Amino acid sequence: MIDLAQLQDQIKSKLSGIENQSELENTKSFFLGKKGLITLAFKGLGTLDPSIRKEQASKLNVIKSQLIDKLNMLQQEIASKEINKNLNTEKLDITLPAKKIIKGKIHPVSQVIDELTSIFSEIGFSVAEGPDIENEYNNFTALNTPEHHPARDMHDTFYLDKDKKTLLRTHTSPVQIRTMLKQKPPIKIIVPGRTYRCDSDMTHTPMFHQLEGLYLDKNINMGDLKGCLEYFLKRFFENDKLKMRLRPSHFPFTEPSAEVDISYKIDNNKIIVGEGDRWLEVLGCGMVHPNVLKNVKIDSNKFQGYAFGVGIDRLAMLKYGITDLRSFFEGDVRWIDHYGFDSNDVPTNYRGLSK
Ligand code: 2NL
Repeated sequence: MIDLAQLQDQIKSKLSGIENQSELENTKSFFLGKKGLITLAFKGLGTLDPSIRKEQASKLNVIKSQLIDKLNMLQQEIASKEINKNLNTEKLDITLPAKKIIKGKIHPVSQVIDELTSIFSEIGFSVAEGPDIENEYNNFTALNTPEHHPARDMHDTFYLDKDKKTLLRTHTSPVQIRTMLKQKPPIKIIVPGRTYRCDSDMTHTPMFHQLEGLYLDKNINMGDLKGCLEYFLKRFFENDKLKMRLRPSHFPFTEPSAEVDISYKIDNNKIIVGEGDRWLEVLGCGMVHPNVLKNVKIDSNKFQGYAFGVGIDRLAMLKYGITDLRSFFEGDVRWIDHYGFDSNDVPTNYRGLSK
């Protein structure tokens, strides 16, 4: 017959040594398994004298149910200890940014628009946008472009009707017209966007991108214009030594008008902008023509302003060493993989424009 006092001592000592789930399982089967001590003790009851069998059986039952209770309690303690241990060692910060899982790239044109927006926002310009389909008044007439000006020619403009009333905008200037019609000066905006001209060769695509700027206020002059453009070009080409010059020119919508050249040199067949003593034309500008202000009902004796226009695609080619304009719009994934930008590297004024 099994010694119950000894059994209880054994239970006590086994339970006190349990630290983890597997030790708990071992102890459980040591007492309650098929060949466990308590199981065997129950089996041995049959061999006992009936006078003591009943008492022995009930004592064994009490010991067994106490053991089961204790094992269940221990089981819960161990489980919560293990959960806490895992919580402490397996910390997972779900706010961390993903690592290199984004395969898509930002097109150089989008990158340059982001860079330009960032640069001009620093000196108080906000972004304005408008429709690609325009009327001839906003695109030409309001901009002081006479009825028979060559720019209106069928060969340059995509007209959308026989009467030449609707067209694809040939520059982003109609957005400035729309803005001036609904807003009083001061106005300080840049307008990036798609523009269209019926022209297609090595250096022209029928759709291209332009950015124009407009600053209207009291006492704005050519000096303000020059300062703004110098700041923009130095920041964009990330070169403080960049030299710039203005040459007299002509546009119907500005008076006086100028074209802007920047310094460059050729090194190992590569163009380096901002250094050297050669000149490269990059943009057109001038003081807004009084007739344009009259057309949008702004008093040109009270307000003056400057405007400029620059080709975004060409800026992207110069800055990022892309030689073929037409490759911009072919949609070749190998090209975008090579020339595109990581979508996490958004240009900002504080972190830098490009890497
Ligand atoms: C160029 C020249 C230019 C403008 C655009 C403009 C707009 C308004 C009034 C006056 Cl609403 N001017 N825009 C002025 C001068 C030049 O662009 O060569 N662009 C690529």
